[in-house]
Amino acid sequence: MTAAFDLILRHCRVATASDVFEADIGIRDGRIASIGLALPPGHREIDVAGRVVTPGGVDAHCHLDQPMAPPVQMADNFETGTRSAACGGTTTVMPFAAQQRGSGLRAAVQDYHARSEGQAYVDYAFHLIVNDPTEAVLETELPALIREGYTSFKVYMTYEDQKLDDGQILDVLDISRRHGAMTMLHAENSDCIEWLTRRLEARGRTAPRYHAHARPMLVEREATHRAIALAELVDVPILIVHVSGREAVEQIRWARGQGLSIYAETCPQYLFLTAESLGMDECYEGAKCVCSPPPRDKANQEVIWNGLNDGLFNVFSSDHAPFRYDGMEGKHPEGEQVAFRHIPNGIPGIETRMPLLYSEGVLGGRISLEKFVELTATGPAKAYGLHPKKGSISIGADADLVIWDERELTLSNAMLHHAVDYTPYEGMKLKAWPGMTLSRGEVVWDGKAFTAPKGRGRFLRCGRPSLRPMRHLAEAA
Ligand code: DUC
Ligand code: ZN
Ligand code: ZN
Repeated sequence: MTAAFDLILRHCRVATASDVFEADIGIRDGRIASIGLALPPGHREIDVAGRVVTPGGVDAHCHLDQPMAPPVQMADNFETGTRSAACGGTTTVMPFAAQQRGSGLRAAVQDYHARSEGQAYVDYAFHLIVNDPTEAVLETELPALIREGYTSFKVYMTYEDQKLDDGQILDVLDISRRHGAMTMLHAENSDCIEWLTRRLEARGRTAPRYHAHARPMLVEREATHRAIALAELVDVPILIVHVSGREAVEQIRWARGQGLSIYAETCPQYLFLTAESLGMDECYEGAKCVCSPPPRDKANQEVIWNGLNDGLFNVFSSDHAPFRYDGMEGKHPEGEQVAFRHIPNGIPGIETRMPLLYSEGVLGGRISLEKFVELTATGPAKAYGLHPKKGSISIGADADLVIWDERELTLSNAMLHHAVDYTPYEGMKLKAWPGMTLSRGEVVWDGKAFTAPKGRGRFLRCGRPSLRPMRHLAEAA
């Protein structure tokens, strides 16, 4: 008799974005074929013994092998980045194909396929970064790329070589409205940052800690409000990425109150780091935590926790931006300590995103298991048109699953699988780690070793975003 399933996970405590229940999960041809009690035998069986099983994580904001100005270089490519993701329970990653100024978006996509082809261990989709919205990009390239499954793009309101002005942002928003795509906004006021940076430099305040002084919450609040206004003008939903604290949160709550469809993302650094992580004195080690927006303070961490709990946030991403601490390609770009303006922005976190939130959020009693699943898997899959194939434990969904081991451990960079030489969370006590990660029914991480062949990860074409419009929620209230 042939077995009904290739693999059965027995005695799972299945957690979805809406329910937690006991069941067996039957997997056939890489997909979930059955969910029920006492399922018939599988070719292979794993007794989960009552442990929690969640959908594999969807990390909808991470940077892998993104071209940088030399000598700076990202430490993680698709191979090391997706390996690290899988060991931390993430089975889908969404990095960025970034347009270079003076070049097209199509060229960026082709280059990014060349970088990822045959390299990934888990599945991946691309966001685009629109840096140069020429007429050809807006009217020809973007509509064609959206049709081909690149349905989300990020625009920057800061960084000299990347920022768009308000008129350019309106043009991009108009395209996303007409073609049903999602625009992600990095909301910080560029001119305010530059003005503050010059004043700090004039006073010799160039240590890493002053990065936070150059980017206070006001600059994020102003840009968040402006992004909301631009989206309202065009009448299109947007998603504000890496929201760091109270002032931006207040803008988003206000917009929601107006019935505007403003979605929001936050990241672990705004729950677990503060501006003090950038160093209390002139110590350069703080460069390890230089990211934008910068981490705030304890009170703002609480604001972010509340937003995770009460539905303000739709997506919890890593914003993994992997730069080594040692060496010219990372946080020492001139071979030595540099002023904060020149420190590459970003911290690693693709592997720690899910265990941190499970440990401190779920087991720390701050969020429910259902909310954890919504934020780490289902919400991002819906926001970017990958649901229900990804981010879901349902019949027909890809069998991307995580079995959680609830046990005490101390986080150290030595246990991680990225190519970065540090983690900002070194020494943190955690209460859980993925005991097993499955991608399309294959065990890629068994809790001790990484077991998958390179290149098994597949490129995913995204559909339309399927988050509920806020306007409907406001009307129903
Ligand atoms: N900020 C970004 O906007 N992107 C990468 C990393 C960072 O800190
Ligand atoms: Zn950003
Ligand atoms: Zn980013």
